[in-house]
Amino acid sequence: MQLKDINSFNESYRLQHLKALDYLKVSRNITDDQLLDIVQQLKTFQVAIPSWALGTGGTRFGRFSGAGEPGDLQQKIQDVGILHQLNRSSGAISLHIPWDTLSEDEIQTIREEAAQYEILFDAVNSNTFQDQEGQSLSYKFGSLCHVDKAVRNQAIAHMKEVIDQGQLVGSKSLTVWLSDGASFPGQLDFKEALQRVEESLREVYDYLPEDWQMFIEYKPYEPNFYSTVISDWGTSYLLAESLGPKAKTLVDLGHHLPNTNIEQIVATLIYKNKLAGFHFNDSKYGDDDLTVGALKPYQLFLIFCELVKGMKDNPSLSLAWMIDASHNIKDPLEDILQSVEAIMLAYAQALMVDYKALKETQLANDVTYAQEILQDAYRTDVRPVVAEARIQEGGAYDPLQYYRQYQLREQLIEKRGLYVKASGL
Ligand code: PSV
Ligand code: MN
Ligand code: MN
Repeated sequence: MQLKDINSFNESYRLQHLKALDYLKVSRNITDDQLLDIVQQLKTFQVAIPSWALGTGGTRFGRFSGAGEPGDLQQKIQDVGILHQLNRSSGAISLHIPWDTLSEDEIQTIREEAAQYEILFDAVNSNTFQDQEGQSLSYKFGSLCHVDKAVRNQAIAHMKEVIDQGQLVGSKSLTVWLSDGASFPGQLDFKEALQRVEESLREVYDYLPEDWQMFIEYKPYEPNFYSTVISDWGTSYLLAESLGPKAKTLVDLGHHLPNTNIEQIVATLIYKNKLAGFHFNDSKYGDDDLTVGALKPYQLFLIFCELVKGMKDNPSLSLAWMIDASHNIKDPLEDILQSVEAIMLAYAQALMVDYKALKETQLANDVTYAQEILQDAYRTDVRPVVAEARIQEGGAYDPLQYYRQYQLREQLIEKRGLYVKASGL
């Protein structure tokens, strides 16, 4: 769907926007050049959208269908096209195989559809946490950690196929999240399970094309509630270290036990050049997959401070950014717009930090002022600068407002019907 009138929509906010931008400059005492520099960095920041987040998710208790949802990959790309036209920061989609499996004759159409909206293909994701129809061996007791080599081989073959699929659309990375683990004490030999995962991952790693990377996610629990083979960043890191330079650790914000200091993990991984990137979401209890920034925006800001420092120290640092949330009761597109906005705000706040002054407070052990510097940036209303970056790129001043005013969901319902169910959603 090609969106119209974005410029005239923006025009109606012009005066208020310019005033807010001016106030920001004066209140933070920043020059036009400094502002431009921040705008520039925001303009190049792109967050991938997972194909599985475009429809209504569910919980183990049930699923309440949304309306006008995408029924196939082409429609999922069209949805990302809407997001990207509105915020100009959602220029990539991440596929999940086999849900998004492409046949040879679909590839051209899919690539054209994506190109039309300037959408790239981000990491491809494997799925060995479910059994698919017609699959010969079950993953009930694990995939890459399974005691039976035949099951491991099946999972390895699947991951190689995912890489093949990714190559067809121009992806450059494979994300592996394993649900492998144990539900009860005694079920698994921890050491042997980890060894089997390591050996299996090596076979997949060796299959990676020259310019590809492997991102290894970790998660402490769920669906296994006693142990998970790749349970924490340390385990992911040791696998990545053992596999080689193309393997890195992927941080999903929801995959930590409560109160974990995620920003410290980020700093450590950047230091060791092993940070792959992020899956953004928010949570109160565990892997809740809520809208980014809905509950812990300060944590998100602190994480971004580490990222900004990392990028300053090493300008060639290239990280993968993706939303990984699920939408049980909200319109997925609205929710994603909110998530991307929260990410951009945290990034903009982190760009406002005076890192030189922060370093001085650290060297002087001035704890109070170190905290002041961070909180001062965090308490700045950076919405005007994020809007400015978006407007300069041709996006909407207020994406959510546009989405509602131009009744985009209603238009999708008209095209697709009320209830559609795509695989994986
Ligand atoms: C399951 O926890 C999960 O949310 C992981 O974060 C993966 O990235 C995602 O599903 C897709 O497989
Ligand atoms: Mn994830
Ligand atoms: Mn998750």
